[in-house]
Amino acid sequence: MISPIPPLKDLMEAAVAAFREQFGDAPNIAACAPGRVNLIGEHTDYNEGFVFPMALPLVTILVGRERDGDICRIFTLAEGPNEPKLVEFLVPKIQKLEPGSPKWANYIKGVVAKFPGEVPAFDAVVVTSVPLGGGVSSSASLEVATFTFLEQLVPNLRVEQLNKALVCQKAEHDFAGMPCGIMDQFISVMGKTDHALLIDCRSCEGRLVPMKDAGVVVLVTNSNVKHELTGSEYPMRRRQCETAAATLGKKSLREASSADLEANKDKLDSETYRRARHVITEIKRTEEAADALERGDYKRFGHLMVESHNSLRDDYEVSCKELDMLVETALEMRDEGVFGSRMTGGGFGGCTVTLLKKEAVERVVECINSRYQSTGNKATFFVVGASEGTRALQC
Ligand code: GAF
Repeated sequence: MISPIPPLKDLMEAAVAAFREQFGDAPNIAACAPGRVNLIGEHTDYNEGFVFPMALPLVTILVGRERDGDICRIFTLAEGPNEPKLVEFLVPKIQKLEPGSPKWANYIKGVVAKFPGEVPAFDAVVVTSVPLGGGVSSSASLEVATFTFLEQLVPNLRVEQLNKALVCQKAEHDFAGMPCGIMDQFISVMGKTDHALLIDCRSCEGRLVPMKDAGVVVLVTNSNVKHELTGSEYPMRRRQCETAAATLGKKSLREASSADLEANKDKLDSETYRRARHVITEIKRTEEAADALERGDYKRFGHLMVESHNSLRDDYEVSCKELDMLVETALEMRDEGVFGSRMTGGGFGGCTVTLLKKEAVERVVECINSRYQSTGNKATFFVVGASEGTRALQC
């Protein structure tokens, strides 16, 4: 029932074979970048708060090579909506790149357009093991893998890791129309094996927290539902946070305390008040959770995860009945070794993250699986260790 993590070697082989078939040659450049699971700290990044993700062993890979002429050609092996799998566009030196169709290519085009160096024509194949639209950053992994791929095409270029994440974030804003924060691109660039990363989204600094306890594991459960609300609801949440911060006379909600919020309660409509309450309390929870994990206090960490979920469900209103059910079912198994569970990512579907004892995984998965089936949906499960950020690969 637990899905295996596809080995990098298998993904590479599939990508190289597809490249040969499409373009009749062997690739000589490859790069990969991971998806992420956020342990706690949701919808705080664009409020200059803390987030606490780890990079997944699920990755997106680009293989390819430079070609003559002015045309880039990219083929994807990713299972996506019914869109063409091959896209062609002119290098930015010849024609300004614009977002368009197919949608999957916008993440790549965006990074090519914003790349801080002159991109030559190239052929590439994309392959991924990151579930698409599952709330575990398939888009950021594609953007960051593209960036690392391009770095090898453009000689003598040195880009700071933070700038890399910022360029990819900008690509997502301008080419996918998603006004995301910095979390997903940051962790996809800077993730470290066996560590979660507490990111301060105000200073853009990270603190690595070791995550290697043989007896405790992270379970990612994909609800396999995606309510098509994220597109409109996410920007709306951002605006509400900005309104709340401005009303409190603060640059961002990071600067605001619960006391500030209470003192200004009557100046905010009740929905905006609740949005701000989520963000202010979530920022505190996240800092506290990183400390709890550092000292191995899983009980406290799990408790904070549950508070986070409840706040996302009731105050921020980005959960849905499927995610709530997955979390509730996991929490019913506390006596068996579940420390905590919550929705992860933007919400309205996607995944939950559960921290639990290794010995309990099989039973917990079995129980969630059978209960969830009654909704008419099927969940998928990954047991994940914290993994490395983006890197070049040998072809
Ligand atoms: C999405 C966004 F891309 C992130 O920046 C973050 O805001 C997240 O939703 C919610 O925490 O993944």
